[in-house]
Amino acid sequence: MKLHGDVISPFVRMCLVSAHHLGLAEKLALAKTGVKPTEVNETLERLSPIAKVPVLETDHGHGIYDSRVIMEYLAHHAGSDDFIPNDGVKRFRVLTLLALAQGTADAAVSLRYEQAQRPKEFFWSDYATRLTARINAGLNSLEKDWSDVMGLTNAGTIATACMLAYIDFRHDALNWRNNRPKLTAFFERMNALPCLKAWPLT
Ligand SMILES: N[C@@H](CCC(=O)N[C@@H](CS)C(=O)NCC(=O)O)C(=O)O
Repeated sequence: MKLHGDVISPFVRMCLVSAHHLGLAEKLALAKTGVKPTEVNETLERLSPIAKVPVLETDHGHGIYDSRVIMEYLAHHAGSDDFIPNDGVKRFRVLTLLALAQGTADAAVSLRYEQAQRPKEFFWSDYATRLTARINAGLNSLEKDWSDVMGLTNAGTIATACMLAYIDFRHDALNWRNNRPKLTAFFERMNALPCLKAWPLT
């Protein structure tokens, strides 16, 4: 299997880290490719009309996307029943945590585009303010609502750790650790795991 993308994308990194955690490191190769919000990456477009990273190319040449589906595919491939649990209550708790981490990552990536890619004369300040508020709302919820799952290593917590690392990398000025001791401790625990160490952000 090949994963198209770059580890700088939080969505790509969460798939690479998941593969490592699930024991699939040897079976998944990274095919490094970059994206720009106004250009089409033809390699990606061949596999996905959405043409965002990540896209997983199966050994049969089929494209699987987006990151959430790739993580589910990897768990299925590895035969894991706790990475995205089957049991109803646990399943939707982990999937909702995954959605929270990915929604926060989406806002962080959009904010980065707003700050670094959009021509300065078109900078939309109200939108940047809204994206920042959404990131902070996501982080606040992670600090207070998720203690029951934050001690586990699964799709939701890996996505959360990758989102936090991206915020450190691109939005250091947000100082996300301020007043968020539980999330800070969570991030330290996750970063010590071999699967996260295997795919450093830089
Ligand atoms: N929902 C997608 C989001 C992926 C995403 O936003 N990827 C960004 C890079 S971090 C991208 O490909 N941007 C290029 C573009 O917007 O055209 C997923 O979970 O895989």
